[in-house]
Amino acid sequence: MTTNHNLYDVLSQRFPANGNQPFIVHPTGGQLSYSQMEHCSAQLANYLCGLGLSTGDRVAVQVKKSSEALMVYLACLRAGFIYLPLNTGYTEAELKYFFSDANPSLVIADPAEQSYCQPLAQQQSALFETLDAMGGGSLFERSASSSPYFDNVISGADDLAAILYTSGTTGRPKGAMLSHGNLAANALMLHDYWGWNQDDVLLHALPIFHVHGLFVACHCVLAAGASMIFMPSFNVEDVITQLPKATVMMGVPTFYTRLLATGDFSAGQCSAMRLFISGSAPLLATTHQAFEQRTGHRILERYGMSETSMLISNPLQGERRAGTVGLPLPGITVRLVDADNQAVAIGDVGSIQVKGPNIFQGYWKMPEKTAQEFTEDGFFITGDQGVISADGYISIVGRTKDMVISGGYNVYPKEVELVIDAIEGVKESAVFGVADADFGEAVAVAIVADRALDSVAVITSAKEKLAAYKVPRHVYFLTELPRNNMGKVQKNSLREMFSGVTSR
Ligand code: MLC
Ligand code: AMP
Repeated sequence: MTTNHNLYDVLSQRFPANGNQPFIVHPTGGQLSYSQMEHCSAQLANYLCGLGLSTGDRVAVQVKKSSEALMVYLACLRAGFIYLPLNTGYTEAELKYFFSDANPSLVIADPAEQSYCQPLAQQQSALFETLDAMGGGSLFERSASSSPYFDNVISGADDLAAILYTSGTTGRPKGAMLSHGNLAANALMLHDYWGWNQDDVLLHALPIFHVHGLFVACHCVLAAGASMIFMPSFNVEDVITQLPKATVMMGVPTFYTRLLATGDFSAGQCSAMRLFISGSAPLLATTHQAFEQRTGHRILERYGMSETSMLISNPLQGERRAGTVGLPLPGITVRLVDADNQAVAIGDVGSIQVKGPNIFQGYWKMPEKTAQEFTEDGFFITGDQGVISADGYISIVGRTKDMVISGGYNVYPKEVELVIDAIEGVKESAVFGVADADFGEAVAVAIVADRALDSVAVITSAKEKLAAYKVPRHVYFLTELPRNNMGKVQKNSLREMFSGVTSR
């Protein structure tokens, strides 16, 4: 018999015997059971197949978070379409690039964005459907009469399930291709490693267009046949209200600093919780300690990427060490190497390279770029730098890639610099990160201009082209950028120059 590696099929073997078990619990009341989820995703899969989509076609989705949006993802898995989630903040200019690069067969967008999304979809000869945060729009209206039964397609382990775009050092975003086998390997391993069970209730307040909120969070719940409270976004008061009903929460460090900044947040609200997980950006050791003091819980920090899903994690049992991301996860080989790919000594800084069944299939339509990111012996070069302790705990201490992480979102300076440089009067610019109490890092730009420029006008202009989280929050004007004798802009000098300096 052929083994079906289809991720939905793999996960569905573990769904609860009782189909009435809630899969999604809405914070404002109401729920979606496992049976309802199976029927709804089947209806959508049938409808999408009826549109003429074939296995391997891309379905690009830029919609607000909702249980319906998650059903679209599951339907794509079931039917073998490649799911392409897009940040709801992306502007028209950004979407244009993604659509032309990924060449989707279907675009699904919020009705509020139809006026510009539909023409962009048409330019690529893609079909177009709408979906809003309440489940309204053409997609659910039209699929309502489709059959609620669907035979999941047979997928190979290497068949693509999703493409996640991550920006790059050239300013041109790259689509990381993840297969059914990649995602299943990580989901089942995390399920076991973090001790998931059917009684777990995840407080889900992350966006569902990234590896963290879509794959790590939802796959763990599905693999356990557990439930999740599906919040539209992270709002600290709403999270505090829902926390007593949850057993697990996943978040970026900003979630934890915002909870701690709230006087109302206390151990009492965490009485049912068994696990707080943090990732996507560095969790300060001071946040880890303050959280333990306030709640009695030691946050479990883990480390991963879009290209790889989760790689390293603090243990469920055993010491969760503040300031570290823990130990390599089961089945994943992690090595820290120097410039000659030789293992570094304990305590020395090394480039982090990884291998395992979760590592992606390459960048969409970029074979040369893909080849550059792997070593000759098949390790993926993460672009992060770490230090390993004598007992194997790894700390992330830097990055070889030029990147800023703001509130868990990655911003690639080159992409922002290209937009700023195109503003009239700007001679050149350099984008870098500065410490920020809320977002961990905030995007800043140093500009050399040939005339007097107004920082507000620079920000307004950048907002037309870039998602809001990429737009610099600090603008500094300089007569020249600091460079080394090779002519390379010294971003470390900029970070030092402007740490704690108010921008103009
Ligand atoms: C929102 N804004 C941000 C921002 N989030 N600006 C910079 N950085 C961010 N992260 C902008 C908004 O567009 C808006 O801009 C203004 O800031 C409003 O701020 P806010 O109301 O405070 O934002 P909020 O909606 O509360 O969002 C903050 C947040 C959110 C931290 C809750 O960013 C978030 O959910 N982050 C999670 C990101 C995530 O899931 N990362 C995982 C990547 S996967 P304006 O101009 O309109 O005022 C990955 C791999 C791995 O990294 O290991 O997991
Ligand atoms: P992304 O490309 O959006 O998937 O982001 C992946 C990057 O986020 C990694 O390469 C790291 O730089 C960073 N990251 C993820 N988790 C952590 C963590 N726990 N600590 C520090 N950086 C992290």
